[in-house]
Amino acid sequence: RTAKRLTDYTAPAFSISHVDLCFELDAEATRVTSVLQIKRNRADVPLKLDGQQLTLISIALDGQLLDTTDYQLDADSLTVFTVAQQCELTIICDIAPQHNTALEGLYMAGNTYCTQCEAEGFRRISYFPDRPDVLAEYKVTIKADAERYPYLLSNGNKVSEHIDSDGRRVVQWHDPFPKPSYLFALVAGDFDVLTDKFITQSGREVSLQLFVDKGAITKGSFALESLKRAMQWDEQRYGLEYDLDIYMVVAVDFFNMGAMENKGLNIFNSKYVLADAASATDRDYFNIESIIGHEYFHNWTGNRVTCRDWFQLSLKEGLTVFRDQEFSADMGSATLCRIDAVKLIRTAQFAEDASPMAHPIRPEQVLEMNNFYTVTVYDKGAEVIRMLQTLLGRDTFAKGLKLYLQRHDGQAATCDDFLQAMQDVAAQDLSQFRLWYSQSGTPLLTAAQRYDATRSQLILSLAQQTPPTADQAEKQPLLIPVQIELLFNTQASQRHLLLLNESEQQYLFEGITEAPVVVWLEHFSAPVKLAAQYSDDDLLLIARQATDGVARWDAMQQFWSRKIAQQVTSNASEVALPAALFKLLQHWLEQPGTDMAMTAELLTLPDFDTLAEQYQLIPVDKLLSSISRFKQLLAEQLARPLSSCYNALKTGPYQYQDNDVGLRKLRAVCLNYLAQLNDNQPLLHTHYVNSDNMTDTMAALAAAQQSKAAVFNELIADFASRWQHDALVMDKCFALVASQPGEQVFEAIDTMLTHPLFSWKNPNRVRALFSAFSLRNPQQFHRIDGKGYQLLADTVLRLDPLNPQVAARLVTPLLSWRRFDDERQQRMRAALQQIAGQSSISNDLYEKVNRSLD
Ligand code: BAL
Ligand code: ZN
Repeated sequence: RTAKRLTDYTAPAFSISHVDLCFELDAEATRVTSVLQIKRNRADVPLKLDGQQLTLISIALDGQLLDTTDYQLDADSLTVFTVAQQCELTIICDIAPQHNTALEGLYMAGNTYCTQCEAEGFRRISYFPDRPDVLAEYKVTIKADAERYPYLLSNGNKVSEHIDSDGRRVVQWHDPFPKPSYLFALVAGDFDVLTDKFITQSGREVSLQLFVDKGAITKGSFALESLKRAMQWDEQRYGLEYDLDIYMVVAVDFFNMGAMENKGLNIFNSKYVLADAASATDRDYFNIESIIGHEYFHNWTGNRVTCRDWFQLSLKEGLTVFRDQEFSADMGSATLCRIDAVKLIRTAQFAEDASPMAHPIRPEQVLEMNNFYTVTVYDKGAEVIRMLQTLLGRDTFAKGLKLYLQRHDGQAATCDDFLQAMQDVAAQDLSQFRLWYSQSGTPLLTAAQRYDATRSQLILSLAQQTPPTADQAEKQPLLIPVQIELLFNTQASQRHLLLLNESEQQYLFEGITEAPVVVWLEHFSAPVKLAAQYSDDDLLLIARQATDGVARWDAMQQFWSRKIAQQVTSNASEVALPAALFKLLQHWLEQPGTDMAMTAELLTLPDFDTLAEQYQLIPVDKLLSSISRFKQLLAEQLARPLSSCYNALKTGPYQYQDNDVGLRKLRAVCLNYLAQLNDNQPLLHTHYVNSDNMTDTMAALAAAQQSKAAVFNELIADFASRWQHDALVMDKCFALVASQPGEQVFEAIDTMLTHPLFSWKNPNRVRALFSAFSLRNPQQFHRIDGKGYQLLADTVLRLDPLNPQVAARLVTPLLSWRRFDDERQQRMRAALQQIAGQSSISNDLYEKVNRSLD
């Protein structure tokens, strides 16, 4: 199995100007006829097209049928030996969507036909140069039984529709914008349709259509409203207007990812479209708005300007995640959005950097591209874009984006092209900044301060060091923007941006008349780990006084991380907590302020994953017991204010609206602490019974589950029976069952596998059970006897033949086996070896498991 390298890139030997596709849909044998207008770019090379799992029926070159001496057919390609400078190639092949469980290419989601072509799914539809730098104009004809398939959709504008003499509906589409094959989409099914319109800033009317399962129409309106907000936001913020006359979004139940930005025809995992108060949480609403925005924003950053090759994936994904984060920040609480983003970087991304799969945001070597849709490419990629905005300023950044889009409209570009546009508008040399694209790993930033009262001088020192990663031994100093705030006792604070571009640097501030507390890395201005010498008092002061909400939250996180670390390393039974801490927590509970979501975050302890990233060797048991000890202590010490705060927080009927969201979040945090106290079981029950919305229901269930309350079994049984026919809600039930910290989880998972709605073929179901188990149940996943690791290995092996992409995602927690104690290492490695020992495992799994065992 051979990996591809970024350095091996060569421009395509052939271009395709037009593609004419015809689909005669049939679950067992869909006939695909593809007519390609081909132009040769390089002499003396045969035409090699990608293709997998296709049954070739015929090939004709300029109308002449070819015979088997004219071409060579392999498992992954079709090579035509002699091709003129320009020609028309007609390829007919058959595919079997019904048997496509990998959910790449054309497959069936229940009775609906749909496609997923990114990254390399189009090659499962027809033979084609399936690479993002071959852009063509597509015409698509779809034929299917007229009654069963009222809607036959593809990219672009609808050209015609009729019923033919065989009773088949025949619909033609034309997409005027040249696109790579990964943006091709087809959907055929019967739906309920929500329609609306959007008038663009230049006055064009765009028809908006949202397709959902029959009967789910009322659950689609929030997604459609979100789409309009996203369209308006992109016009206002970046002057970017939608370009086709129609924008379609289809929700399907079987989908590997969250959603896909196919030109004019987004296909979504139904989880990120459907919502109502009874069945969706505040978090679900947030995710829907953010992902609807994300896919919409791709229309410019991804579709109009796409990627030259898949190593450049962050060019569209990092940038589009940044754009969706900015959109969400403008739609709701900017601080909360940022805190969410920081949590993800500090947990999953830092863990990935420390794992055998470490890679830069622009990877250099890839065996299976599906393995590189990662938190590094996406979320660290977005952090890199954010740093660029910090360095250049918002206006210059927006100008740079405009220049990049103008310069490369209709092209397949590189990360360097993007940086060049930014450099050109900023007239700043970004050569050192480019290292963020090629260097993997998490820099450690060490910060110190010295105050000289006699000279009124403050000297700040910063040092950076990036430890070696699995893929790169040598690291160079990066350009790191470090935002700071100086907090004084008697004066207004000062905010500054420090640029660190060497291994160590000092910064002198004159005229400073008192020693400040320095808020380092305000707003998490760079994706780095920070080591700063704070006292407890400093951290509590920052938590009270910093201007930036993220810095306030972060100070509390650092405070707890240190206390938990002290508990982990000391043999003392209790680490002392200062009285000032309780006073502050009590104050927040008594006066939660207007931003209650923020107060909720201030009151929440860091989770296991965040804490684990502070250790090279993760002390699983000690970390878990310390977290639980501090949680218990806080519940006991703050029982009264927690209870008063909980009782004081009341909402009216459910609305997804900032103030209510904050209130529910704060109440859930209080409930979670109160559940630690034995006499609060009735409270859990009451909270559950009185709930008129899924957010409160889930708060009761989560609090009961985490506190191992006896009432959990009763509540979850009621929940399961109430929602037994709703797959998306049952996913919440599966996840709660699988993340319960007690050892009964294994039996409970077995029972859930027999639930009528569970299916190994549905990624949402599989993830609901097994990602919840391996990622949100450290107690049982990391059991010392290895039973958790074994369960995951068995699951991964069972899933791989069906859906390698999902199997390879699931295996991730096992890859970091070197970060655990000897006994766990041995058992995790044994689980990986069991997987690696199967000769027929997919490339997806092979790449990850073998990198880990190397
Ligand atoms: N392009 C794959 C799905 C997404 O990132 O939007
Ligand atoms: Zn994306």
